[in-house]
Amino acid sequence: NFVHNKCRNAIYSKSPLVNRFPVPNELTKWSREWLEYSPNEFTDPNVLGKVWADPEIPDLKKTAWNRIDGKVNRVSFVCEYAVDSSLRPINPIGRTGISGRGILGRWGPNHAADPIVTRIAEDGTTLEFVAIQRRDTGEWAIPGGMVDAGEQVSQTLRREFAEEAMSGVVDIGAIDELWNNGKELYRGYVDDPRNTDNAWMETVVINFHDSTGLLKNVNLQAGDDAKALRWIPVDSGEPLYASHEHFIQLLKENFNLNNL
Ligand code: RP5
Ligand code: MG
Ligand code: MG
Repeated sequence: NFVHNKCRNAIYSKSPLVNRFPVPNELTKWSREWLEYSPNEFTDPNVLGKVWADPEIPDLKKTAWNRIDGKVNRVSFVCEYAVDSSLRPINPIGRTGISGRGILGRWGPNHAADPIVTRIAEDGTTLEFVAIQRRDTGEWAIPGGMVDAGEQVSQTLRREFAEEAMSGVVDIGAIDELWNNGKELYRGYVDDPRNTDNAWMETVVINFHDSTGLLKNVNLQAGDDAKALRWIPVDSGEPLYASHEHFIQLLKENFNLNNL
């Protein structure tokens, strides 16, 4: 019975200053009645009116929660989510201390994709992956990003890797082959610090292993919202953004199964 941690009990936004209403572990699930619960309502002014964001008051007759809604995927990998009395989607994992959309664009699930690009290091034994340092929190992370409206997840994986780890050089022929042998490690909820009671991150995590040294011919370089890049050994125990440590754990288990 998974409970989120990174989207509870922290400052939500520095400017404007918004705090999360404190939510103890045992009161995270909605099934626990809690009359005093009074989350702070917040939708960042920056998302209002953006083409990639939902309207602040969604047209409830037109918005298809739990469905593919035109070009927007509003289906959750977790479950058929419920909506509250104002017909806003409810976070299926539990309370977060913030209602509204926060800094996320979509009500309900916000879909992302995470490419874990791996290789065996020069020493011949260490499995390592491409990580970027995020500009927003300064934490190291998998170079993932949001699925654009109408975009295929397979496209998002390549596009985000190109933007964040190849400084925007899209799909240079040299690594086309890398994208052909992806292994899915996870699809579901992300324990992301941006999650709220009404908006949350979900992702598909795919491992692309460079077994033939394709990436030796490529200049990996931080781009877009990444400020640094490096290869991190999977056993380093390095703290990572959101639930990315969990994804690296899944990578290790999967890799050992297939390669030992
Ligand atoms: C995380 O946020 C996902 O796992 C993905 O890595 C990332 C997508 O958001 P942006 O990088 O576009 O901010 O929840
Ligand atoms: Mg990005
Ligand atoms: Mg990103």
